[in-house]
Amino acid sequence: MTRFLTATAALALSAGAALAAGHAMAPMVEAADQSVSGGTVTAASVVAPANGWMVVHRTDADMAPGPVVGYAPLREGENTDVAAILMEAVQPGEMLMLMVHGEDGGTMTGGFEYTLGATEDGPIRIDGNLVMTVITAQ
Ligand SMILES: [Cu+2]
Repeated sequence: MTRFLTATAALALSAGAALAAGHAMAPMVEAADQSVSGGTVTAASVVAPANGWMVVHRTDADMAPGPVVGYAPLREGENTDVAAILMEAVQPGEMLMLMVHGEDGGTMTGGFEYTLGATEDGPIRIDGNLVMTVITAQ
């Protein structure tokens, strides 16, 4: 689908710490509707403000993030062809939300510690908004 952040939001970020680090690209997730019958879901491009995670939530037409069904590590900056292994089967027509999470909090670096609603390795927010896109499994 499309980039989540609007140009306005990206401009509002320009004074923020993420860009002060020298990475001019605004955080975003870019992914298309796709078959997930192979057991993975892939984002063509993810920009992360710091090392973290691309988290795959179930979602539906209400667009609220639901249970986590996969995750993949992200490096600070641009990541291309990011694939997460799905922890349970996702059927055609079901919707998935691919979201950028951080690596803050919790007890270990490099281990994914988030569970729904937790703050450990929780979602990043830019200008109050989650950084995510929603796809439909084909
Ligand atoms: Cu999330």
